[in-house]
Amino acid sequence: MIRTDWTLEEARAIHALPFADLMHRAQTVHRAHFDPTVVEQASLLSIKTGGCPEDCGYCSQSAHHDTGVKATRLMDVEAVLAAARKARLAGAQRFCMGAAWRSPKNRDLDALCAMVRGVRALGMETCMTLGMLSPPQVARLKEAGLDFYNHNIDTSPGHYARIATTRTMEDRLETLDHVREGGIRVCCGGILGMGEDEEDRIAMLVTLATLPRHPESVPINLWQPIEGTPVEAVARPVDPFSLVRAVALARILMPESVVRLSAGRTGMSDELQALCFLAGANSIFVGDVLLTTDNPASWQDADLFARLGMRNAPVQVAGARA
Ligand code: SAM
Ligand code: DTB
Ligand code: SF4
Repeated sequence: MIRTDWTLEEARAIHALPFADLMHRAQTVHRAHFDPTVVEQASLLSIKTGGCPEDCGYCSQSAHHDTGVKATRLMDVEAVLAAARKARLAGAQRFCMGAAWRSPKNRDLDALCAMVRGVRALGMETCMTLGMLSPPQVARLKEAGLDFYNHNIDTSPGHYARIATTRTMEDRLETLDHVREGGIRVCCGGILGMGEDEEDRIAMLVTLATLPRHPESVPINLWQPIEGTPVEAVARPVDPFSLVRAVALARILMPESVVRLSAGRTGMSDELQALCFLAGANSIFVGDVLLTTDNPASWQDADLFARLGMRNAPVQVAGARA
């Protein structure tokens, strides 16, 4: 049964289970809904980098912080499609296009829609992350064929104001509502390692798991250290087992969602990534860069998959194995 009425107490109790019991429960849920040997691969492209008016304290692309990232204009449609073709050759099923905006300007919508149409014509799933969207903007992107929209809540409601001040968690939830209402599938998750404690991580996952419908994709990012950002001063390394516990909790609370082990894999051992897959993560980003920071090389991922007997394929809900 898919529940959207999880309480903090229930989530805390699951998160605090002995590691062996937590992993068994997560594996049981995972296998009831997915083939545990299949991991989806998505590829990211920054279609408009830097110069962002928001002040997200973790981000290399905010104009409020001096991080050395240069601002660029929106890429040409053809250049985006060339990158998508390359990603498809490298095995990506989904192409996610990210822009450093508070929200897109209406004058950009024609180009954005052309990108969506072009990527879909390559036979790939499309995802965009462009900041806040109004309902008419959602409708235009939907009409162009956009499959997913990424818009993260990033942290717990209680920690949010310490991370960004130019927008609120409510603003984020409002855009998520518009996206859902407009019929685009939702990709929404957050970041660990920004000075939050385990209670914040649990609260973030409960916030996601009590949305009217669970996000279809839940990216779990580890904060990628960026010199010159305010989060640098408060960031604390995440205990690897705490990351695995967060992944397991996401899997148990949101059984049919695809949980993506997102930013931060360059700093993870193969063993830690394997534990995250056992805990229920079933998607990764592939390709040497995320938006502005490094990701493992494709050969490393191919090698890891081969050693674990895992396949890169679309994950299907109810592609279950007992
Ligand atoms: N501007 C849009 C927005 O904020 O929704 C889209 C791009 S923004 C870079 C997409 C997401 O990347 C953020 O919500 C955040 O979760 C993630 N992100 C940004 N910087 C990060 C970092 N240094 N480490 C980990 N994740 C990061
Ligand atoms: C998400 O949750 N992680 C991706 C994607 N959604 C857009 C972004 C990760 C960005 C990591 C920092 C960077 O490369 O700038
Ligand atoms: Fe801008 Fe998105 Fe970075 Fe925030 S996370 S500063 S909105 S690009």
